Amino acid sequence: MKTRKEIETEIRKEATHSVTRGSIIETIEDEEFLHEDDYSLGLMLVDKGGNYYATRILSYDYQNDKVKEIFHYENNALVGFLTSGAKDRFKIIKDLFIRYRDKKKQLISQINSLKADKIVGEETINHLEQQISQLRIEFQSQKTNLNDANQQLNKLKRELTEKDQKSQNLEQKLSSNRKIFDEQLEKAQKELIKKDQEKQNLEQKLSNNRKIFDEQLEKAQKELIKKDEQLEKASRTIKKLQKDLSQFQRSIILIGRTGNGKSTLANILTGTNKFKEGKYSTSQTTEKQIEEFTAENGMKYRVIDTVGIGDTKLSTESVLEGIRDVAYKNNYNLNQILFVFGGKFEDKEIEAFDLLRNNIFNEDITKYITLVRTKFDHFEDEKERETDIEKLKDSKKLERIINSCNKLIHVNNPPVDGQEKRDISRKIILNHLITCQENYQSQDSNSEYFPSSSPVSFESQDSNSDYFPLSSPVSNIIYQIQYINYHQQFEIGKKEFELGYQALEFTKADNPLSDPQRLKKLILFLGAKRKFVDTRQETINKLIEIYNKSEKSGKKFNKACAMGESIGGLAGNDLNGTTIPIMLLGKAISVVGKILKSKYFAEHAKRFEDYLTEDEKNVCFLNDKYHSIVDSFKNDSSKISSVIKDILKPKRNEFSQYSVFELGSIQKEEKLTPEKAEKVIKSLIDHLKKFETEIQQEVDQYSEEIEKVFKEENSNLLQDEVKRLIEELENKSEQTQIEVPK
Ligand SMILES: Nc1nc2c(ncn2[C@@H]2O[C@H](COP(=O)(O)OP(=O)(O)OP(=O)(O)O)[C@@H](O)[C@H]2O)c(=O)[nH]1
Ligand SMILES: [Mg+2]
Repeated sequence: MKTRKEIETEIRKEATHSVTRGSIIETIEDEEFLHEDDYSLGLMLVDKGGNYYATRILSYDYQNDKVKEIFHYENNALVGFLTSGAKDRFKIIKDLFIRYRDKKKQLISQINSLKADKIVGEETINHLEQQISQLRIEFQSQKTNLNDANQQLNKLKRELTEKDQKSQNLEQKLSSNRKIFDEQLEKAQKELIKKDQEKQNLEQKLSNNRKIFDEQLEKAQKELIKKDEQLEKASRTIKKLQKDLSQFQRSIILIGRTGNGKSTLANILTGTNKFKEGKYSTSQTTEKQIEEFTAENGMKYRVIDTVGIGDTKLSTESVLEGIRDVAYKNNYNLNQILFVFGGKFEDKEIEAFDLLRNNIFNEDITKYITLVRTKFDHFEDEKERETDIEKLKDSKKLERIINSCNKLIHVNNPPVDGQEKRDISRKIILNHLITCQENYQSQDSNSEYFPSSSPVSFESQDSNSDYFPLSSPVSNIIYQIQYINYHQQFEIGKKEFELGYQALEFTKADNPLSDPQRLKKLILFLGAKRKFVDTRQETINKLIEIYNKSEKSGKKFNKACAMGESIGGLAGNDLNGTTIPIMLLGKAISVVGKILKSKYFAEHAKRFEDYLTEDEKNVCFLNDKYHSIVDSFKNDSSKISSVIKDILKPKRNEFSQYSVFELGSIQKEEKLTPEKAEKVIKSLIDHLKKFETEIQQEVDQYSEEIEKVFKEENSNLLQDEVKRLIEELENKSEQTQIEVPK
C-alpha cells in the first residue's frame, strides 16, 4: 500500500509529464481523501511561451495503482484556450473541489461524532455513506457534463472560426464587387449629368429658335398686313382717280320724241356718222348709244343717244328709266339733258318732262335741261327765234317748262346739203355747253355718282352767240383764247405748235415783240401746260388700264397666294415639329404665287413703260417752252413783260421735276412690279392734282394783272390789237384745219 506522499508525487509527475512544454502554476488538492478510494488533483497549466493554458484533473486509481485523467483533454487541446478561459474553468473546478471537500469534511465529522456518540445506528451511517456515494456520482456526472460542454464549446469555437473565415472572404468579395459597382455608378451619374446638360442646351436652343421664328413670323404677318393695307389703299386711290378723271368727261343725254332729230344732233356733236339717222317716219334708234368726243375747248364729252319717246315698243316711262340707269351709272357726270323737240311740244313730251322732274330725277334737273328746237329754218335770225319762243309760251304749261329750263336753242339740221348749217349748229350748241360748268347733283344717296366740282372751272359770263365777246372780263377772254389756241395748234401736232411759238421767239432790238404778241406767247405757253395736264390724264388712264388688265390676268395667282397664306395660317402659333414645315409650305406657295404674278405683270410692263417714256417727252417739251418764254422776256421792260415775268418766277419753276420717273421714283428701264406700277400711278395722280391747282392759280393771277393793264388809260390800242389777234387766230385755225395733211 502506497503512502499519500508517494501517490501525490506520482500524480504530479503524471500531470507535468504529458505537458512537456508547460508548467503547473496552481493546484487544488484533496489530500484528505487520499487514503480513501481516490485521490484527485486539479491543475492549471501554462506552456513555456506563456501562451497556452489548460486545466486538468487527475486522480489516483487504487485498484489499478494508476494515475488517470478525470477531466479529459486531447493532447493539443490546450490550443485556443485563452488565459481567461482557462482561469474560468479552473475557478469552476476549484469551487467544485472546495464544495466537495467541505461537504465531505462535514459528513465525515458528522459520522465521526455519531460514531463517537454512538447515537447513530448502522443504518444512518449507511444512509450517509450512500449519500456520500451519491454525491460522488453526482460529482462524476458534473465532471462528465463539464467535459461534454467543453467539447461542444470547442466544436462551436471551430465552427465559429470557420464561419468567421467564410464571412471574411465574403466581405472581401463583397467589397471588391462594391468597388466595381461604385465605379459604374459614378460613371452612369456622370453620363446622366452630361445628358442633362445636353438636354438643357437643346431646350435653350429650341427656345431661342422658337423666339426667332416667332419674331420672324410676327414680322412677316405685320408685313403682310401692311402690304394688304397698301394694296387696299392703292385700289381706293385708283378708284378715286378713275372717278376724278371721269369728272373731266361730261355726259350729255339726248331725249325727245321719235324723229325729232336726236341721232342727227348726236352726229353733229361728235362730228361723226356713228348714230343712225332716220330716213322715214319710223323709229330709227332702238337702243341707247354712247359715243365720246372732245370739244374744241378741250372738254371731253360723252353723248348718249336714246330711244325716242312715243316709240311703239317702249313706254315713255321705261325709256326714261333707261336714261336714269345711264345717268346714275358710276362716274357718269350728267352735265346736260338735251330735250330735242320739233315744231310742236306735245302732251307726250310734257308728260316726259314731268316724269323727268318728279319721278326720274328731282326738281333741280330742269336747270340741267336744254330745250333744243330742231327743224327751225331761220335759226340764225334772232327776231325769228324770239317770235318762236313767244309763240311756244302761249301755252302756259310750256311757258312754265321753258322758264324752268336752262336754255332754249334753235337749230336746223336738214339731211341734204346741210353741212354748212350743221357746222353752225355745232358751234351754237358747243358754245352753249361751255357755259354749262356744273354737273347734276342727285340729292339722294347716290350723290357720290356726281362729284360736285369739276377740276376745270372758269368763270363764264352769260354767253351770246358770239364766240369771244370782248365785253366779258379779260380773264375769260384769255382763258378761251388759251383753249382755242392750244387745241388748234396742239391737235395738229407739236411741230405746228413749235412753229407758231418760234415765230414769236426771236426778239430783235429793232423789231421787239408787241404786247399782244407777248400775250399770245404767254397764252400759247399756258395752253401747252393745259395740254400737258390732258395728256398726262390720258397717260394715267392708260396706265390704270394696263394695270387693271395685268391685275386681272394676275388674279389666278392671287388664288395661290391666298391658298399659301391660309395653309400657313393652319399651323397657328403652336410650334412643334410638324407645324413649321406646314407654315413654310404655305409661305412657299404664297411666295411662288407672288413671283408668278410679278412675272405675268412683266408682259404688261413694256407697254406701261412706253407710256411713261411718252409722258417724259411731254415734260421735256414743256420745260423747253418754259425756258424759251423766260428767256424772251429777260431784257424786256414793257408793262406786260414785267407782269408775266413776275408770275413766271424764272428759275423757280423747273418742269424737269415733273418727270414721271422722278415722281414715281423709278429708274428708266427699271423692271416694273405691280407694286411699283401702283406707286407710279399714285404719284402721278397726286402730282396732277397739285399741278391742276397751280395752273389755275397762275391763270387767275395773269388774268388779274393783265386786266389791270387793259384798264389803264392808253389801253385802247392794246384792246384793239388783242381783238385783231383773236380774229387772226380764229381765221388761222380754220385755215390750218383745211391744210392738215391726211
Ligand atoms: N329739216 C330737218 N330735218 C331734220 C332735222 N333733224 C333731223 N332731221 C331729219 O329727221 C329725221 C329723223 O331724224 P333722227 O335724227 O333719226 O331722229 P331721232 O330723234 O333720232 O328719231 P328716233 O331715233 O326714231 O327716235 C331724219 O331724216 C333727219 O334727217 C332738222 O333739224 N331739220
Ligand atoms: Mg334716233
